Amino acid sequence: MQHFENIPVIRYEGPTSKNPLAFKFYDPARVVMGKPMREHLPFAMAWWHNLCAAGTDMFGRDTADKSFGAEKGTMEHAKAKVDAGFAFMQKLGIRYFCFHDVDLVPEADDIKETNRRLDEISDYILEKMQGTDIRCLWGTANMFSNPRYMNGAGSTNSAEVFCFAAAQIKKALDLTVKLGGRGYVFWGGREGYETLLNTDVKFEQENIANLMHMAVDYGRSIGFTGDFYIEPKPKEPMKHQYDFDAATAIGFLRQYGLDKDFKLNIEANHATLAGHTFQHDLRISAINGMLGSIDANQGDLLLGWDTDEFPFNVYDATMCMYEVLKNGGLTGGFNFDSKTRRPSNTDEDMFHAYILGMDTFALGLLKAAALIEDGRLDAFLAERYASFRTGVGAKIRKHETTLLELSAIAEQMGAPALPSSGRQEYLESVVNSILFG
Ligand code: XUL
Ligand code: CO
Repeated sequence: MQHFENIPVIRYEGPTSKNPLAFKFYDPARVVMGKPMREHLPFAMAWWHNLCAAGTDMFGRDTADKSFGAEKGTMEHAKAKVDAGFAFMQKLGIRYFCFHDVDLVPEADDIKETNRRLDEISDYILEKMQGTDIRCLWGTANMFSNPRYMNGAGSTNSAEVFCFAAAQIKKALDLTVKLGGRGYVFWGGREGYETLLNTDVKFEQENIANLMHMAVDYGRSIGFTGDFYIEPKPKEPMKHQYDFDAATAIGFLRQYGLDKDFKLNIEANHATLAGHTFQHDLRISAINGMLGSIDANQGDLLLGWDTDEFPFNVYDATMCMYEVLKNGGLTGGFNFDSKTRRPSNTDEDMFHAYILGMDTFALGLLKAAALIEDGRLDAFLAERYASFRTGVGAKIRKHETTLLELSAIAEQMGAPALPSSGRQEYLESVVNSILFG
């Protein structure tokens, strides 16, 4: 069966195009700061949202038809999703996909049968990949949907469940390597707690770290050379999640000696749930050498949950791309962990959504490059800390002074002058002039 027959190949037509099925800003071959856009922006399709999720929410059933012409819950349907997914990616020029194990096949009661199905579907995906430049960005094991994970996976109180989680990770790593994945993700949706009355936090965190070490050892033993990622999120589904934000995840990775093998996969909507901006978590990851990959979406500040909207906020995308450019790019890519709104339920809406997301990040890239080339932000920052370039400031930076010496200098100096202005409004107007000028 052919999929999306009525949708043309999506091409770049430029900002003035009114064709809804064309890119306005994503021009894959356009060179920005020495690299074509397609290399700056390794976009990925999220198997789960695009090919599986059909609009079911807490209050209602599916609104979209994601059967792709086959009966749901069968291997025919699993294959139809592969066919539809590849047709979709090819029409949009998307070169990567991300998956959970259970996105690919219906889960059986017996893990041996699930794994057999995974072997079959991954053979089929491999066949599809041939002759295309489509690859896996990252894989992961879903250790949060099945009721067995109600108390967590690595953090569970059941050694049997822990064992099952390990088996799922092993298989998901096998699949990731088989499909040429650049990375492997841990999103700890159930790794957290509801109440300390029933939870031994230290015990649970040690067990999570142990599971991650086993994953690293196994992954390296089968030739996985990519990065492992933690994807931080503060809450939802659990009240307290251990990977609260970038800073917390980095502390955890360092404490348990996992920081050489792991980086972070930062999701915009997770950062905002943690009370940060998207840019904040990107910056914290980057300065720690751990900005690896991005789940590209946006939340709704009026709603306190993970709405996973397709990104259209150009300001946030610009600040994201500013961090990415300053980081020298990503080892991973931009996975659209985003879903169409429930009433946007047609095939065409799936395309509109990706066109929106890809254009938003392309525009963000262009604007971030313009901000860097303009130089005013960098110049201001250099100037702001100028007092640390000479005199006592330089000694402080070089660790060449002591509290004793500094207190003697302070006594001689009298009251210090007020520091220079932060000039926030000026800087915001520079950003606006680049965005809209
Ligand atoms: C959930 C979420 C996940 C991870 C992969 O909020 O973001 O889909 O990206 O498990
Ligand atoms: Co995500």
